Amino acid sequence: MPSPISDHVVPWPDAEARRYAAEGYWAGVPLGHLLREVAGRTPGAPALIDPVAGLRLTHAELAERADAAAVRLLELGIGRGDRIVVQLGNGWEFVVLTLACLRAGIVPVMALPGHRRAELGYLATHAEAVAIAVPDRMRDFDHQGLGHELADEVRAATGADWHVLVAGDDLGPASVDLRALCAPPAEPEADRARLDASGPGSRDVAVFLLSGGTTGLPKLIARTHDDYAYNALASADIAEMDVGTVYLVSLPAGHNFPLACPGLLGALLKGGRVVTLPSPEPARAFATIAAEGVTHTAAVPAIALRWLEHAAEHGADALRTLRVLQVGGARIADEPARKVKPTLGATLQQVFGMAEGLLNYTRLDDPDDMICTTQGRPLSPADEVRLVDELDNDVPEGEPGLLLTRGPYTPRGYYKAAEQNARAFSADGWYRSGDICRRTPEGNLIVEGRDKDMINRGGEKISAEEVENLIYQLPAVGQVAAVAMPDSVLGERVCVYVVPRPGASMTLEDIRAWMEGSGVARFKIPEHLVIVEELVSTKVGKIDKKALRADIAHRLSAQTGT
Ligand code: OOB
Repeated sequence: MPSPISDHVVPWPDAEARRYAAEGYWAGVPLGHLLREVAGRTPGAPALIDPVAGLRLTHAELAERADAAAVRLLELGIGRGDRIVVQLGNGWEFVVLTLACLRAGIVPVMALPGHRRAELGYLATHAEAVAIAVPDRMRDFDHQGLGHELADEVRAATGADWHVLVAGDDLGPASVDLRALCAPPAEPEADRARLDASGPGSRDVAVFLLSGGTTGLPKLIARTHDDYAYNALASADIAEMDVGTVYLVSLPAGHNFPLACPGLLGALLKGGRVVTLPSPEPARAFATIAAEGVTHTAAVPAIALRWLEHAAEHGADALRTLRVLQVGGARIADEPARKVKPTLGATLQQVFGMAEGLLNYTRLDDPDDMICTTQGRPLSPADEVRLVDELDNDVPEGEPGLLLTRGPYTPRGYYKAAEQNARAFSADGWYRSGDICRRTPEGNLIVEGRDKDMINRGGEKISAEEVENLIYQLPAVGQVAAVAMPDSVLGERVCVYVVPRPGASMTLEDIRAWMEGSGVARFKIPEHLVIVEELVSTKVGKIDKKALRADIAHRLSAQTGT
Protein backbone atom coordinates (compact mmCIF):
# COMPACT_ATOMS: atom_id res chain seq x y z
CA MET A 1 0.00 0.00 0.00
CA PRO A 2 1.32 3.46 -0.83
CA SER A 3 1.97 5.55 2.27
CA PRO A 4 -0.45 8.46 2.91
CA ILE A 5 0.76 11.70 1.32
CA SER A 6 0.32 13.58 4.58
CA ASP A 7 3.12 11.50 6.16
CA HIS A 8 5.66 13.31 3.99
CA VAL A 9 4.29 16.79 3.30
CA VAL A 10 5.79 19.71 5.23
CA PRO A 11 2.80 21.85 6.26
CA TRP A 12 2.74 25.61 6.80
CA PRO A 13 2.94 26.42 10.52
CA ASP A 14 -0.51 26.76 12.12
CA ALA A 15 -0.20 30.49 12.71
CA GLU A 16 0.57 31.16 9.02
CA ALA A 17 -2.15 28.82 7.81
CA ARG A 18 -4.67 30.61 10.01
CA ARG A 19 -3.50 34.00 8.74
CA TYR A 20 -3.63 33.00 5.05
CA ALA A 21 -7.16 31.71 5.54
CA ALA A 22 -8.31 34.69 7.62
CA GLU A 23 -6.90 37.17 5.11
CA GLY A 24 -8.65 35.41 2.26
CA TYR A 25 -5.67 34.00 0.37
CA TRP A 26 -6.87 30.49 1.01
CA ALA A 27 -10.51 30.21 0.02
CA GLY A 28 -11.07 26.84 1.68
CA VAL A 29 -12.57 25.34 -1.48
CA PRO A 30 -10.87 22.55 -3.46
CA LEU A 31 -9.92 23.32 -7.06
CA GLY A 32 -12.26 20.76 -8.59
CA HIS A 33 -15.16 22.33 -6.76
CA LEU A 34 -14.21 25.82 -7.95
CA LEU A 35 -14.10 24.58 -11.55
CA ARG A 36 -17.47 22.86 -11.11
CA GLU A 37 -18.94 26.18 -9.91
CA VAL A 38 -17.66 27.98 -13.02
CA ALA A 39 -19.39 25.39 -15.18
CA GLY A 40 -22.58 26.06 -13.24
CA ARG A 41 -22.33 29.80 -13.94
CA THR A 42 -21.45 29.63 -17.66
CA PRO A 43 -22.45 26.13 -18.81
CA GLY A 44 -22.74 26.90 -22.50
CA ALA A 45 -19.56 28.97 -22.86
CA PRO A 46 -16.67 27.36 -24.73
CA ALA A 47 -14.06 25.90 -22.37
CA LEU A 48 -11.70 23.63 -24.27
CA ILE A 49 -10.63 23.48 -27.90
CA ASP A 50 -8.22 20.85 -29.18
CA PRO A 51 -7.73 21.71 -32.86
CA VAL A 52 -5.63 18.60 -33.53
CA ALA A 53 -8.36 16.24 -32.28
CA GLY A 54 -11.07 18.50 -33.66
CA LEU A 55 -12.79 18.58 -30.27
CA ARG A 56 -14.63 21.55 -28.72
CA LEU A 57 -16.21 21.38 -25.28
CA THR A 58 -18.33 23.86 -23.34
CA HIS A 59 -17.73 24.41 -19.62
CA ALA A 60 -20.65 22.09 -18.81
CA GLU A 61 -19.37 19.37 -21.14
CA LEU A 62 -15.85 19.64 -19.76
CA ALA A 63 -17.06 19.47 -16.15
CA GLU A 64 -19.26 16.46 -16.93
CA ARG A 65 -16.43 14.63 -18.65
CA ALA A 66 -14.09 15.42 -15.75
CA ASP A 67 -16.64 14.05 -13.27
CA ALA A 68 -17.22 10.96 -15.40
CA ALA A 69 -13.48 10.32 -15.67
CA ALA A 70 -13.11 10.80 -11.91
CA VAL A 71 -15.82 8.21 -11.24
CA ARG A 72 -14.28 5.78 -13.74
CA LEU A 73 -10.90 6.17 -11.99
CA LEU A 74 -12.59 5.43 -8.66
CA GLU A 75 -14.07 2.32 -10.24
CA LEU A 76 -10.58 1.22 -11.32
CA GLY A 77 -9.62 1.41 -7.66
CA ILE A 78 -7.74 4.73 -7.92
CA GLY A 79 -9.03 7.15 -5.32
CA ARG A 80 -8.47 10.11 -3.06
CA GLY A 81 -4.80 10.55 -2.11
CA ASP A 82 -3.55 8.10 -4.79
CA ARG A 83 -0.90 9.34 -7.22
CA ILE A 84 -0.82 9.08 -11.03
CA VAL A 85 2.28 9.99 -13.03
CA VAL A 86 0.97 12.12 -15.90
CA GLN A 87 3.04 12.40 -19.06
CA LEU A 88 0.68 13.45 -21.81
CA GLY A 89 1.14 15.76 -24.75
CA ASN A 90 -0.91 18.96 -24.87
CA GLY A 91 -4.40 17.89 -25.83
CA TRP A 92 -7.90 17.52 -24.45
CA GLU A 93 -7.08 14.30 -22.59
CA PHE A 94 -4.54 16.14 -20.41
CA VAL A 95 -7.13 18.73 -19.39
CA VAL A 96 -9.95 16.28 -18.70
CA LEU A 97 -7.70 13.91 -16.73
CA THR A 98 -6.20 16.74 -14.66
CA LEU A 99 -9.64 18.10 -13.81
CA ALA A 100 -10.84 14.59 -12.98
CA CYS A 101 -7.93 14.14 -10.57
CA LEU A 102 -8.69 17.50 -8.91
CA ARG A 103 -12.33 16.48 -8.45
CA ALA A 104 -11.55 13.05 -6.98
CA GLY A 105 -8.54 14.14 -4.90
CA ILE A 106 -6.23 11.92 -6.97
CA VAL A 107 -2.85 13.62 -7.23
CA PRO A 108 -1.24 13.95 -10.66
CA VAL A 109 2.56 13.90 -10.68
CA MET A 110 3.35 16.27 -13.54
CA ALA A 111 6.13 14.67 -15.59
CA LEU A 112 7.52 16.42 -18.68
CA PRO A 113 7.22 15.04 -22.24
CA GLY A 114 11.01 14.68 -22.49
CA HIS A 115 11.26 12.40 -19.47
CA ARG A 116 12.30 8.83 -20.07
CA ARG A 117 12.74 5.61 -18.15
CA ALA A 118 15.10 7.08 -15.54
CA GLU A 119 12.90 10.03 -14.59
CA LEU A 120 9.54 8.25 -14.89
CA GLY A 121 10.75 5.23 -12.92
CA TYR A 122 12.01 7.50 -10.18
CA LEU A 123 8.81 9.56 -10.08
CA ALA A 124 6.62 6.47 -9.96
CA THR A 125 8.65 5.00 -7.11
CA HIS A 126 9.21 8.15 -5.10
CA ALA A 127 5.58 9.25 -5.31
CA GLU A 128 4.42 5.63 -4.83
CA ALA A 129 2.15 6.08 -7.84
CA VAL A 130 -0.50 3.51 -8.74
CA ALA A 131 -0.73 4.42 -12.45
CA ILE A 132 0.84 6.30 -15.31
CA ALA A 133 -0.96 8.23 -18.06
CA VAL A 134 0.90 8.40 -21.39
CA PRO A 135 0.25 8.84 -25.10
CA ASP A 136 0.66 5.74 -27.27
CA ARG A 137 3.52 7.45 -29.11
CA MET A 138 4.87 10.97 -29.15
CA ARG A 139 7.59 12.22 -31.51
CA ASP A 140 8.44 8.63 -32.50
CA PHE A 141 8.86 7.43 -28.94
CA ASP A 142 6.89 4.44 -27.66
CA HIS A 143 5.50 5.87 -24.40
CA GLN A 144 2.98 3.08 -24.09
CA GLY A 145 5.74 0.44 -24.23
CA LEU A 146 7.77 2.24 -21.58
CA GLY A 147 4.66 2.62 -19.42
CA HIS A 148 4.16 -1.15 -19.45
CA GLU A 149 7.82 -1.82 -18.69
CA LEU A 150 7.52 0.38 -15.62
CA ALA A 151 4.25 -1.26 -14.65
CA ASP A 152 5.86 -4.73 -14.86
CA GLU A 153 8.72 -3.59 -12.65
CA VAL A 154 6.45 -2.11 -10.01
CA ARG A 155 4.17 -5.15 -10.01
CA ALA A 156 7.16 -7.46 -9.65
CA ALA A 157 8.62 -5.39 -6.79
CA THR A 158 5.44 -4.67 -4.83
CA GLY A 159 2.78 -7.07 -6.05
CA ALA A 160 0.50 -4.06 -6.38
CA ASP A 161 -2.10 -3.46 -9.05
CA TRP A 162 -0.77 -0.92 -11.54
CA HIS A 163 -2.50 0.81 -14.44
CA VAL A 164 -1.20 2.18 -17.71
CA LEU A 165 -3.69 4.74 -19.06
CA VAL A 166 -3.05 5.43 -22.74
CA ALA A 167 -4.27 8.22 -24.99
CA GLY A 168 -4.07 7.20 -28.64
CA ASP A 169 -5.35 5.07 -31.50
CA ASP A 170 -2.90 2.25 -31.08
CA LEU A 171 -3.83 0.67 -27.77
CA GLY A 172 -2.21 -2.49 -26.43
CA PRO A 173 -4.44 -5.12 -24.78
CA ALA A 174 -3.23 -4.35 -21.24
CA SER A 175 -3.70 -0.58 -21.56
CA VAL A 176 -6.62 1.37 -20.14
CA ASP A 177 -8.21 3.47 -22.89
CA LEU A 178 -7.81 7.02 -21.58
CA ARG A 179 -10.08 8.47 -24.27
CA ALA A 180 -12.88 6.13 -23.26
CA LEU A 181 -12.21 7.01 -19.62
CA CYS A 182 -12.61 10.70 -20.53
CA ALA A 183 -15.71 10.19 -22.68
CA PRO A 184 -19.08 11.85 -21.90
CA PRO A 185 -21.02 10.35 -19.01
CA ALA A 186 -24.12 8.21 -18.96
CA GLU A 187 -25.41 9.72 -15.70
CA PRO A 188 -23.87 13.14 -15.10
CA GLU A 189 -25.98 13.99 -12.06
CA ALA A 190 -25.10 10.75 -10.28
CA ASP A 191 -21.37 11.28 -10.94
CA ARG A 192 -21.58 14.80 -9.66
CA ALA A 193 -23.39 13.87 -6.48
CA ARG A 194 -20.92 11.08 -5.76
CA LEU A 195 -17.91 13.41 -6.17
CA ASP A 196 -19.46 16.27 -4.24
CA ALA A 197 -19.83 13.85 -1.34
CA SER A 198 -16.34 12.38 -1.49
CA GLY A 199 -13.91 14.99 -2.84
CA PRO A 200 -10.67 16.20 -1.25
CA GLY A 201 -10.30 18.86 1.42
CA SER A 202 -8.87 22.25 0.49
CA ARG A 203 -5.68 21.64 2.52
CA ASP A 204 -5.05 18.35 0.70
CA VAL A 205 -2.38 18.05 -1.97
CA ALA A 206 -3.78 18.91 -5.41
CA VAL A 207 -0.75 18.31 -7.65
CA PHE A 208 2.88 17.32 -7.49
CA LEU A 209 5.13 19.63 -9.50
CA LEU A 210 8.77 18.88 -10.22
CA SER A 211 11.56 21.07 -8.94
CA GLY A 212 13.88 22.79 -11.39
CA GLY A 213 16.64 20.36 -10.47
CA THR A 214 19.72 21.13 -8.45
CA THR A 215 20.21 17.75 -6.81
CA GLY A 216 20.88 14.35 -8.35
CA LEU A 217 17.21 13.54 -8.63
CA PRO A 218 14.27 15.90 -9.13
CA LYS A 219 12.27 16.78 -6.04
CA LEU A 220 8.50 16.74 -5.76
CA ILE A 221 6.64 19.86 -4.71
CA ALA A 222 3.28 19.20 -3.10
CA ARG A 223 0.90 22.04 -3.97
CA THR A 224 -2.35 22.13 -2.03
CA HIS A 225 -5.80 23.00 -3.38
CA ASP A 226 -5.86 26.19 -1.32
CA ASP A 227 -2.43 27.42 -2.37
CA TYR A 228 -2.67 26.40 -6.02
CA ALA A 229 -6.15 27.87 -6.47
CA TYR A 230 -4.84 31.16 -5.10
CA ASN A 231 -1.76 30.87 -7.35
CA ALA A 232 -3.95 30.47 -10.46
CA LEU A 233 -6.68 32.98 -9.59
CA ALA A 234 -4.43 35.79 -8.37
CA SER A 235 -2.26 35.27 -11.47
CA ALA A 236 -5.35 35.41 -13.69
CA ASP A 237 -6.21 38.80 -12.16
CA ILE A 238 -2.72 40.12 -12.85
CA ALA A 239 -2.82 38.87 -16.46
CA GLU A 240 -6.29 40.49 -16.70
CA MET A 241 -8.11 37.31 -17.64
CA ASP A 242 -11.91 37.16 -17.70
CA VAL A 243 -14.77 35.30 -19.42
CA GLY A 244 -13.54 36.59 -22.77
CA THR A 245 -10.06 35.13 -22.36
CA VAL A 246 -8.81 32.61 -24.91
CA TYR A 247 -5.62 31.04 -23.56
CA LEU A 248 -3.29 29.08 -25.84
CA VAL A 249 -1.24 26.38 -24.12
CA SER A 250 1.68 25.31 -26.28
CA LEU A 251 4.43 24.85 -23.65
CA PRO A 252 4.28 21.43 -21.94
CA ALA A 253 1.02 21.72 -19.98
CA GLY A 254 2.31 19.91 -16.90
CA HIS A 255 4.76 22.71 -16.20
CA ASN A 256 3.67 25.19 -13.53
CA PHE A 257 3.85 28.17 -15.92
CA PRO A 258 1.24 27.07 -18.52
CA LEU A 259 -0.69 25.08 -15.92
CA ALA A 260 -1.42 27.73 -13.30
CA CYS A 261 0.48 31.01 -13.81
CA PRO A 262 -2.31 31.75 -14.69
CA GLY A 263 -2.20 29.15 -17.43
CA LEU A 264 -5.00 26.83 -18.34
CA LEU A 265 -6.35 26.60 -14.78
CA GLY A 266 -6.48 30.39 -14.44
CA ALA A 267 -8.31 30.77 -17.76
CA LEU A 268 -10.86 28.08 -16.89
CA LEU A 269 -11.43 29.42 -13.36
CA LYS A 270 -12.24 32.81 -14.87
CA GLY A 271 -14.80 31.23 -17.22
CA GLY A 272 -12.53 31.69 -20.23
CA ARG A 273 -11.42 29.08 -22.72
CA VAL A 274 -8.29 27.04 -23.39
CA VAL A 275 -6.84 26.06 -26.76
CA THR A 276 -4.28 23.23 -26.76
CA LEU A 277 -1.41 22.79 -29.22
CA PRO A 278 1.28 20.11 -29.04
CA SER A 279 4.12 22.59 -29.70
CA PRO A 280 4.78 26.33 -30.00
CA GLU A 281 6.12 26.00 -33.56
CA PRO A 282 5.38 29.49 -34.97
CA ALA A 283 3.53 28.77 -38.24
CA ARG A 284 0.91 26.59 -36.59
CA ALA A 285 0.75 28.66 -33.40
CA PHE A 286 0.12 31.85 -35.43
CA ALA A 287 -2.59 30.16 -37.51
CA THR A 288 -4.27 28.82 -34.36
CA ILE A 289 -4.15 32.23 -32.67
CA ALA A 290 -5.90 33.71 -35.71
CA ALA A 291 -8.46 30.91 -36.03
CA GLU A 292 -9.43 30.81 -32.34
CA GLY A 293 -9.00 34.47 -31.41
CA VAL A 294 -6.36 33.74 -28.77
CA THR A 295 -5.90 36.61 -26.28
CA HIS A 296 -3.22 35.23 -23.91
CA THR A 297 -0.35 32.80 -24.14
CA ALA A 298 2.94 31.89 -22.46
CA ALA A 299 6.38 31.30 -23.94
CA VAL A 300 9.96 30.76 -22.83
CA PRO A 301 12.48 33.27 -24.23
CA ALA A 302 13.73 30.87 -26.94
CA ILE A 303 10.17 30.56 -28.28
CA ALA A 304 9.51 34.29 -28.05
CA LEU A 305 12.61 34.81 -30.21
CA ARG A 306 11.31 32.37 -32.83
CA TRP A 307 7.93 34.14 -32.86
CA LEU A 308 9.66 37.49 -33.29
CA GLU A 309 11.64 36.15 -36.26
CA HIS A 310 8.55 34.58 -37.79
CA ALA A 311 6.60 37.83 -37.45
CA ALA A 312 9.47 39.85 -38.91
CA GLU A 313 9.35 37.59 -41.99
CA HIS A 314 5.64 36.88 -42.37
CA GLY A 315 4.01 39.76 -40.54
CA ALA A 316 1.89 39.59 -37.40
CA ASP A 317 -1.61 39.97 -38.86
CA ALA A 318 -2.49 36.57 -37.41
CA LEU A 319 -1.89 37.92 -33.90
CA ARG A 320 -4.50 40.69 -33.97
CA THR A 321 -6.40 39.28 -30.98
CA LEU A 322 -3.30 38.51 -28.90
CA ARG A 323 -3.25 40.91 -25.95
CA VAL A 324 -0.69 39.37 -23.63
CA LEU A 325 2.47 37.40 -24.33
CA GLN A 326 3.91 36.10 -21.09
CA VAL A 327 7.60 35.25 -21.16
CA GLY A 328 9.35 33.39 -18.34
CA GLY A 329 11.27 30.31 -17.31
CA ALA A 330 14.56 32.04 -18.12
CA ARG A 331 15.53 35.65 -18.49
CA ILE A 332 14.63 37.32 -21.77
CA ALA A 333 17.27 39.83 -22.85
CA ASP A 334 16.18 43.48 -22.85
CA GLU A 335 16.60 43.86 -26.61
CA PRO A 336 14.13 41.18 -27.78
CA ALA A 337 11.84 42.20 -24.91
CA ARG A 338 11.62 45.67 -26.44
CA LYS A 339 10.59 44.17 -29.79
CA VAL A 340 7.59 42.26 -28.47
CA LYS A 341 5.05 45.10 -28.47
CA PRO A 342 6.04 46.72 -31.80
CA THR A 343 6.55 43.43 -33.66
CA LEU A 344 3.84 41.17 -32.24
CA GLY A 345 1.36 43.81 -31.11
CA ALA A 346 0.91 42.12 -27.72
CA THR A 347 1.87 43.42 -24.29
CA LEU A 348 4.83 41.59 -22.83
CA GLN A 349 4.40 40.22 -19.33
CA GLN A 350 7.65 39.02 -17.80
CA VAL A 351 7.18 36.11 -15.41
CA PHE A 352 9.90 35.09 -12.99
CA GLY A 353 8.49 32.09 -11.23
CA MET A 354 9.36 28.75 -9.73
CA ALA A 355 7.50 25.50 -9.17
CA GLU A 356 8.33 25.97 -5.48
CA GLY A 357 5.87 28.87 -5.40
CA LEU A 358 6.86 32.55 -5.63
CA LEU A 359 5.74 34.27 -8.82
CA ASN A 360 6.82 37.70 -10.00
CA TYR A 361 5.03 39.48 -12.81
CA THR A 362 5.37 42.78 -14.58
CA ARG A 363 1.91 44.38 -14.62
CA LEU A 364 0.24 45.09 -17.97
CA ASP A 365 0.07 48.83 -17.26
CA ASP A 366 3.65 49.18 -16.04
CA PRO A 367 5.81 51.64 -18.01
CA ASP A 368 7.41 50.05 -21.10
CA ASP A 369 10.88 50.37 -19.69
CA MET A 370 9.94 48.45 -16.55
CA ILE A 371 8.21 45.74 -18.60
CA CYS A 372 11.25 45.27 -20.82
CA THR A 373 14.06 45.43 -18.28
CA THR A 374 12.76 43.79 -15.08
CA GLN A 375 11.36 40.38 -14.22
CA GLY A 376 8.41 41.82 -12.33
CA ARG A 377 7.40 41.99 -8.68
CA PRO A 378 5.71 39.49 -6.37
CA LEU A 379 2.18 38.38 -7.12
CA SER A 380 0.84 38.64 -3.60
CA PRO A 381 0.88 41.26 -0.85
CA ALA A 382 1.57 38.30 1.45
CA ASP A 383 4.71 37.23 -0.44
CA GLU A 384 7.84 37.81 1.63
CA VAL A 385 11.06 38.27 -0.34
CA ARG A 386 14.53 38.87 1.07
CA LEU A 387 17.79 39.43 -0.79
CA VAL A 388 20.68 38.22 1.36
CA ASP A 389 24.43 37.50 1.40
CA GLU A 390 26.02 34.10 2.12
CA LEU A 391 25.43 34.58 5.85
CA ASP A 392 21.72 35.32 5.34
CA ASN A 393 22.18 39.02 6.14
CA ASP A 394 20.06 41.40 4.06
CA VAL A 395 22.11 43.13 1.36
CA PRO A 396 21.89 46.94 1.05
CA GLU A 397 18.97 48.16 -1.09
CA GLY A 398 19.80 48.00 -4.79
CA GLU A 399 22.64 45.48 -4.35
CA PRO A 400 22.42 41.94 -5.75
CA GLY A 401 21.61 39.20 -3.24
CA LEU A 402 20.35 35.64 -2.97
CA LEU A 403 16.57 35.49 -3.11
CA LEU A 404 14.78 33.91 -0.15
CA THR A 405 11.00 33.70 -0.01
CA ARG A 406 7.98 32.62 2.03
CA GLY A 407 4.31 33.08 1.34
CA PRO A 408 0.80 31.70 0.94
CA TYR A 409 1.63 29.62 -2.14
CA THR A 410 5.26 28.72 -1.38
CA PRO A 411 5.32 25.38 0.48
CA ARG A 412 7.76 24.95 3.38
CA GLY A 413 9.57 21.88 2.10
CA TYR A 414 9.89 19.27 -0.64
CA TYR A 415 8.00 16.00 -0.44
CA LYS A 416 9.87 13.19 1.32
CA ALA A 417 13.21 14.98 1.19
CA ALA A 418 14.31 15.82 4.74
CA GLU A 419 17.98 16.03 3.82
CA GLN A 420 17.49 18.46 0.90
CA ASN A 421 14.99 20.47 2.92
CA ALA A 422 17.62 21.20 5.53
CA ARG A 423 19.65 22.91 2.78
CA ALA A 424 16.95 24.42 0.56
CA PHE A 425 14.86 25.91 3.40
CA SER A 426 16.02 27.98 6.36
CA ALA A 427 15.01 27.00 9.88
CA ASP A 428 12.24 29.61 9.80
CA GLY A 429 10.80 28.38 6.53
CA TRP A 430 12.39 30.60 3.88
CA TYR A 431 12.91 28.87 0.53
CA ARG A 432 16.40 29.48 -0.81
CA SER A 433 15.75 29.90 -4.53
CA GLY A 434 19.41 30.10 -5.53
CA ASP A 435 18.63 33.07 -7.79
CA ILE A 436 20.72 36.23 -7.50
CA CYS A 437 18.50 39.28 -7.87
CA ARG A 438 18.56 43.01 -7.45
CA ARG A 439 15.58 45.18 -6.49
CA THR A 440 14.90 48.42 -8.37
CA PRO A 441 13.73 51.51 -6.44
CA GLU A 442 10.18 50.74 -7.67
CA GLY A 443 10.36 47.30 -6.06
CA ASN A 444 10.81 45.17 -9.18
CA LEU A 445 13.30 42.31 -9.33
CA ILE A 446 16.02 41.85 -11.90
CA VAL A 447 17.48 38.35 -12.13
CA GLU A 448 21.24 38.83 -12.40
CA GLY A 449 22.46 35.28 -12.09
CA ARG A 450 22.26 32.30 -9.82
CA ASP A 451 24.08 30.48 -7.12
CA LYS A 452 22.75 26.99 -7.77
CA ASP A 453 24.24 24.17 -9.72
CA MET A 454 21.65 24.10 -12.46
CA ILE A 455 21.70 24.62 -16.21
CA ASN A 456 18.72 26.44 -17.72
CA ARG A 457 18.42 25.15 -21.28
CA GLY A 458 15.72 27.26 -22.87
CA GLY A 459 13.64 27.09 -19.68
CA GLU A 460 14.29 23.36 -19.15
CA LYS A 461 16.20 22.95 -15.91
CA ILE A 462 19.03 20.44 -15.68
CA SER A 463 20.82 19.48 -12.49
CA ALA A 464 24.60 19.54 -13.01
CA GLU A 465 24.92 16.96 -10.26
CA GLU A 466 22.60 14.54 -12.05
CA VAL A 467 24.62 14.80 -15.27
CA GLU A 468 27.90 14.40 -13.38
CA ASN A 469 26.66 11.34 -11.45
CA LEU A 470 25.82 9.62 -14.72
CA ILE A 471 29.12 10.45 -16.40
CA TYR A 472 31.10 9.31 -13.34
CA GLN A 473 29.84 5.81 -14.10
CA LEU A 474 32.04 5.73 -17.20
CA PRO A 475 35.32 3.95 -16.36
CA ALA A 476 37.42 6.35 -18.47
CA VAL A 477 36.31 9.35 -16.43
CA GLY A 478 38.52 10.57 -13.59
CA GLN A 479 36.72 13.83 -12.84
CA VAL A 480 33.79 15.62 -14.43
CA ALA A 481 32.04 18.97 -14.06
CA ALA A 482 28.87 20.00 -15.92
CA VAL A 483 28.37 23.72 -16.50
CA ALA A 484 26.19 26.04 -18.56
CA MET A 485 27.64 27.31 -21.81
CA PRO A 486 26.13 30.43 -23.34
CA ASP A 487 23.94 29.91 -26.41
CA SER A 488 22.29 32.52 -28.59
CA VAL A 489 19.16 30.42 -29.15
CA LEU A 490 18.51 28.55 -25.90
CA GLY A 491 20.35 30.86 -23.51
CA GLU A 492 22.36 27.97 -22.12
CA ARG A 493 23.34 24.45 -23.09
CA VAL A 494 25.09 21.67 -21.15
CA CYS A 495 28.88 21.57 -21.41
CA VAL A 496 31.04 19.05 -19.58
CA TYR A 497 34.67 19.28 -18.52
CA VAL A 498 36.32 15.90 -18.12
CA VAL A 499 39.67 14.80 -16.71
CA PRO A 500 40.16 11.30 -18.17
CA ARG A 501 41.82 8.60 -16.11
CA PRO A 502 45.51 8.10 -16.94
CA GLY A 503 45.85 6.56 -20.38
CA ALA A 504 42.11 6.75 -21.11
CA SER A 505 40.42 8.85 -23.76
CA MET A 506 36.91 10.14 -24.14
CA THR A 507 34.74 11.74 -26.82
CA LEU A 508 31.49 13.65 -26.68
CA GLU A 509 29.90 10.78 -28.62
CA ASP A 510 30.93 8.29 -25.89
CA ILE A 511 29.25 10.43 -23.27
CA ARG A 512 26.13 11.01 -25.33
CA ALA A 513 25.71 7.32 -26.13
CA TRP A 514 26.16 6.40 -22.48
CA MET A 515 23.59 8.90 -21.28
CA GLU A 516 21.15 7.95 -23.99
CA GLY A 517 21.52 4.31 -22.96
CA SER A 518 20.93 5.13 -19.32
CA GLY A 519 17.42 6.29 -20.16
CA VAL A 520 17.48 9.96 -19.17
CA ALA A 521 15.68 12.77 -20.95
CA ARG A 522 17.55 13.86 -24.06
CA PHE A 523 17.59 17.53 -23.10
CA LYS A 524 20.06 16.66 -20.31
CA ILE A 525 22.66 15.18 -22.66
CA PRO A 526 25.79 17.38 -22.97
CA GLU A 527 26.33 19.21 -26.24
CA HIS A 528 29.97 20.13 -25.72
CA LEU A 529 33.00 18.44 -24.15
CA VAL A 530 36.25 19.98 -23.00
CA ILE A 531 39.05 17.59 -22.05
CA VAL A 532 41.34 19.01 -19.40
CA GLU A 533 44.26 17.78 -17.27
CA GLU A 534 42.82 19.07 -14.05
CA LEU A 535 39.84 20.91 -12.63
CA VAL A 536 40.66 23.91 -10.50
CA SER A 537 39.16 24.03 -7.02
CA THR A 538 37.93 26.93 -4.93
CA LYS A 539 39.35 27.72 -1.52
CA VAL A 540 36.82 25.41 0.12
CA GLY A 541 37.82 22.53 -2.13
CA LYS A 542 34.85 22.53 -4.54
CA ILE A 543 35.33 22.54 -8.30
CA ASP A 544 35.44 26.19 -9.40
CA LYS A 545 32.42 26.25 -11.71
CA LYS A 546 32.45 30.00 -12.03
CA ALA A 547 35.91 29.71 -13.62
CA LEU A 548 34.69 26.91 -15.92
CA ARG A 549 31.68 28.96 -17.08
CA ALA A 550 33.99 31.87 -17.83
CA ASP A 551 36.38 29.50 -19.61
CA ILE A 552 33.77 27.98 -21.93
CA ALA A 553 32.29 31.40 -22.70
CA HIS A 554 35.80 32.59 -23.61
CA ARG A 555 36.54 29.52 -25.79
CA LEU A 556 33.26 29.94 -27.68
CA SER A 557 33.74 33.64 -28.34
CA ALA A 558 37.32 32.96 -29.49
CA GLN A 559 35.92 30.34 -31.90
CA THR A 560 33.28 32.59 -33.40
CA GLY A 561 35.57 35.60 -33.30
CA THR A 562 33.04 37.75 -31.45
C1 OOB B 1 9.73 28.31 -13.87
O1 OOB B 1 9.77 27.38 -12.88
P1 OOB B 1 10.92 26.28 -12.67
O2 OOB B 1 10.61 25.65 -11.37
O3 OOB B 1 11.04 25.43 -13.89
O4 OOB B 1 12.29 27.07 -12.57
C2 OOB B 1 12.51 28.08 -11.62
C3 OOB B 1 13.79 28.82 -11.90
C4 OOB B 1 13.95 30.08 -11.09
O5 OOB B 1 14.43 29.82 -9.79
C5 OOB B 1 14.95 30.83 -11.94
O6 OOB B 1 16.24 30.32 -11.77
C6 OOB B 1 14.50 30.50 -13.35
O7 OOB B 1 13.84 29.26 -13.26
N1 OOB B 1 13.58 31.50 -13.91
C7 OOB B 1 13.95 32.71 -14.41
C8 OOB B 1 12.76 33.33 -14.89
N2 OOB B 1 11.74 32.47 -14.66
C9 OOB B 1 12.26 31.37 -14.07
N3 OOB B 1 15.14 33.31 -14.47
C10 OOB B 1 15.17 34.55 -15.04
N4 OOB B 1 14.08 35.20 -15.53
C11 OOB B 1 12.87 34.64 -15.47
N5 OOB B 1 11.80 35.29 -15.95
O8 OOB B 1 10.64 28.49 -14.65
C12 OOB B 1 8.48 29.12 -13.91
C13 OOB B 1 7.43 28.84 -13.06
C14 OOB B 1 6.28 29.59 -13.11
C15 OOB B 1 6.16 30.61 -14.02
C16 OOB B 1 7.20 30.90 -14.88
C17 OOB B 1 8.37 30.14 -14.83
